Amino acid sequence: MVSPELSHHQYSPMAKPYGRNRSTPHLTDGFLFLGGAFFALLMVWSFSSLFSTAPRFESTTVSESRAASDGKASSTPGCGTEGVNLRYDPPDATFYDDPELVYTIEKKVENWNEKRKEWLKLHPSFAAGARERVVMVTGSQPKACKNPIGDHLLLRFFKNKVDYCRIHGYDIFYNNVLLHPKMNSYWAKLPVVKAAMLAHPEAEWIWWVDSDALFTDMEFKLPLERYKNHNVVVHGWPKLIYENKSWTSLNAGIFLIRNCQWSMDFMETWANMGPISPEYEKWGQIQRSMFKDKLFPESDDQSALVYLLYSDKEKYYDNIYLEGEFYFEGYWVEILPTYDNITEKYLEIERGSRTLRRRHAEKVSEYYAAQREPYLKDAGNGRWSWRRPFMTHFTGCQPCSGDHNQMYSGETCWGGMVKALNFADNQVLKKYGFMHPNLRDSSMVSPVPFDYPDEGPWG
Ligand SMILES: [Mn+2]
Repeated sequence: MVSPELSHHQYSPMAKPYGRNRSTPHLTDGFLFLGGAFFALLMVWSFSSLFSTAPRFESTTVSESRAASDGKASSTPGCGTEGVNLRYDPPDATFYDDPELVYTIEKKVENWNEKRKEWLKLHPSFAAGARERVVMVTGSQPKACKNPIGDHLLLRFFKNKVDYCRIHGYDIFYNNVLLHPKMNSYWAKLPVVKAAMLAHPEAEWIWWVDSDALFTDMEFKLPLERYKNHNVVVHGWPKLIYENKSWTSLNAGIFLIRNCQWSMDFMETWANMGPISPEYEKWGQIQRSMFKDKLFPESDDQSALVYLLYSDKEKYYDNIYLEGEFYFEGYWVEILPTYDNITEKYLEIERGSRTLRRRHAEKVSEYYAAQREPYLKDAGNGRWSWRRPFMTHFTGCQPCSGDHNQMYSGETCWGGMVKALNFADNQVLKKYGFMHPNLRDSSMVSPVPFDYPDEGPWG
């Protein structure tokens, strides 16, 4: 039986093939039909294989060779990389074959839109769904952490991102080398993001997420539709940029960037205010004189971004979406005290909804997220809200080095991280039948009770 989820997916705009020349209704329909027919075939096969003694690899071989022959998806196109053909790369030349193309941050990439489009044309299974495809990029230092619990914390922060990506069908890349020797600390992400853009022509968006940030609403999905006319998305507030001139008017620790030529040029301009620039020192002075609340002398990526928005509003304001409506990332000090009340509120919702209490496969979590939405319409968003904060960012606490802002103690930082990580982990563990009864105690788990009332097919 084809589930409503699947048919929704097939006809959603998310399944649109990339590029105008590929989206004639006839072609699309034919493709969807084939996808559907093939899915039906797969279903028949998987049921029959349950009852037959035929070796499994026979059927697998058939599906692979069929898919490999035309480079088409082996099942329904989606926004993730499910249903794409991982075993097909035609001999036609692409930008990868151009000896002039280099991945390093100092060298320009030109005509990137055309190059990406060409690649997608040669890889039709990736073209379907390309417009909504996101690759998450994150990373940390190449060496072991100085903080004795640093590597453990980083592992848990990474696990949290892997969990989020698995639930939503995103790919993730974790980098732990400096791709440019001069671009260290907060500048290190720019060379990584650029390299990821080239390594992932199948993705429309690269999503940089700092190692000290975590997802604390595993259900929430980025409202990509809202960003369709923008190339960069950051958490920020125009008033703080243009009136207060504050270097914390946005946060550069988490950003979405569209995989296109505009972004390539933008990254170049942005990176050229960093340590690779002969004018690095001068940029530090400019930033300091401009942002009175910036207390350190070096040019940093965040101030550089605010500077670009401030000094060339014409060019950047229309392209950079300042997301201030929800916790695209949120300051942990503000968020931490809200977890307990939020946990209570969500439990209350679940007590009133059999659907939300229903046990289900992790793979279909997005369905239940949508079912929860109506109950959250009064929850608000961001500060003062009782909706789970999308991301909690431990700004000012460095889990790896162990350094932290003198405003708070290290214990507050690490203890806060543990609580946030367990708050997030509970949302994941639940699908596996367990939960942390106490958010401060990572090692203790209890089974989730199975408690259906008498009505319904499970009673
Ligand atoms: Mn950070």
